[in-house]
Amino acid sequence: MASKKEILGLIRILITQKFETPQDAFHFFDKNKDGYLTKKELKKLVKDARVNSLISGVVAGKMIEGLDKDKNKKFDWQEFKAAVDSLIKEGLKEEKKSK
Ligand SMILES: [Ca+2]
Ligand SMILES: [Ca+2]
Repeated sequence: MASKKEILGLIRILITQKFETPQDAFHFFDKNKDGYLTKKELKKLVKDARVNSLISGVVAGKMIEGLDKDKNKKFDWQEFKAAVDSLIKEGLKEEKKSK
């Protein structure tokens, strides 16, 4: 199974390379346009990031568990943005380390 770090790396690559802004990614995966990413919608994001589809449900669940601030079991834009910001920060750290 891929490590958490690898999975987050794949998600970061998807969001930063496939989309102009994190907001574009949020709107793209919010299929029913209700302003929330549910576990089901997030699972699609995880799959699109090329994370092994066998674990995509678990990964989506963990992301929501860890980052859902108001505990309504779905991501609003603020929560998603906070998650992406920290992902990108982590990525910058990794890049510095590897130099
Ligand atoms: Ca939605
Ligand atoms: Ca929430």
